[in-house]
Amino acid sequence: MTMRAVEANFDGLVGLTHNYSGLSFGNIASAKNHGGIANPKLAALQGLKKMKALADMGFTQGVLPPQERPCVTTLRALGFTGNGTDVIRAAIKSSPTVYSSALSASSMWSANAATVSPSANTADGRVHFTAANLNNKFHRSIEHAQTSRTLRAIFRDKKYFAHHSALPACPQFGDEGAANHTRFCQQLGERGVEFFVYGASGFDLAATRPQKYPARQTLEASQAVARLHGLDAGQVVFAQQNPQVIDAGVFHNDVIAVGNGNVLFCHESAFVDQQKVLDNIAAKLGGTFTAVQVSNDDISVEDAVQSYLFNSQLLSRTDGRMLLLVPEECQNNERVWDYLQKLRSQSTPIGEVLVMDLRESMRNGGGPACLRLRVELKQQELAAVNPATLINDDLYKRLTSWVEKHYRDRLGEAELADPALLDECRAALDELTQILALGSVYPFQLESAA
Ligand code: SUG
Repeated sequence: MTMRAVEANFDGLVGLTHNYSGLSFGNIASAKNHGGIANPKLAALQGLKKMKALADMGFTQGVLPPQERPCVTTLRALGFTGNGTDVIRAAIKSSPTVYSSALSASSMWSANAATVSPSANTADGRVHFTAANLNNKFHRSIEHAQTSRTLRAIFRDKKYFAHHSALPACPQFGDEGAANHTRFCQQLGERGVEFFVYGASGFDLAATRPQKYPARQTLEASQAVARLHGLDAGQVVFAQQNPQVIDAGVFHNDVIAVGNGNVLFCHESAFVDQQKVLDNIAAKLGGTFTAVQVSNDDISVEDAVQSYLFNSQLLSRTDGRMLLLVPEECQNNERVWDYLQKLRSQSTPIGEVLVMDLRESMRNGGGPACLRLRVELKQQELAAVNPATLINDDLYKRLTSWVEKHYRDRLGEAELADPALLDECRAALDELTQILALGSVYPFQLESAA
């Protein structure tokens, strides 16, 4: 029997400049590993292994290419002039932090690339994408222009796909994309509920908000995305993240909750008025809805943040049970691992746990769920996706040799200042656009074509 629809996971391929610059205030791993030596080659290979493992299990798996870094366009916009090398040298001299931001490979966390609504939920029956402005962090705010170009090159057909530019770039409309968005349904391809989780109101500054770390997503941004996608009020739930967990390092909802189908796996302290939120989802979804809530006695918020238990991927197997793909850090945390053994044997929808090594990404606060953008696609929509971006044995092999050929295996402070990184990155990306049949999507390609 052919499935009516599939969930495709599009993983961000780790870029050539993956490094630890401590750029994300509120993200504990990023701060802790600041200044460490990164291994971009290993990071990219770890990510590719995850993609291959899921493709081998029969899941539809796509890939999103990295962005051009250092981002010369950004540095020029900030007044650095001359050729690429001049721009880089001047930026390093004048502001190392600005330079690190322009160098970050953060687009690899594609859960923050965009919010995606399946066609069954939208007013015009198309799959809708809104690129996330990632306004809360400078190094991430420079991603959305390229993200939009890339998404349009993969989901090209206007008959099936609608693309919206990022929301206005201001704190009131801070938007972090799918990391704060979950869609629930009984069956893929059927109309379901879209669950938007925000950190605080962008306009009502007297309303509850975290005190220590920023709330990256605003209610008003989530509402705007729901409007742009043409979602009906009866199928949308907005919920506020518990400000205390943001202050404990839960900078995105996907660090404390993950949903799939009609199941939500979350910590008991994830949301403000949690029971009301769950009742609301259940009522709007209709049929069955199961919330697997982990109590503080079983796992503290601190352990959840350290192990990234909830930043797992929850995937439907063909036998109806679900697979939880967790990072190795969960296996290394005794309390979390004990809990996962218990979970497997209980009568929850989660029947299998798969562990993957994603250490390079994890050290920047990016687990399995951060690395993927979920796109639910009906068969005819899937057929309209650029096929060269879907992982199979051949593409996996080609991407692995491409990484082996172009990536460095060590990036510390000294190497990060090497202007040669720009040419290395451009040469690699030029080749990658051919492998993925994307056409010209990068500034250096578009400028030379002009
Ligand atoms: O935005 N880390 C990313 C991690 C994003 C994780 N994504 C999800 N939870 N969906 C961030 O904080 C660190 C980069 C540095 O410090 O060098 C960074 O950007």
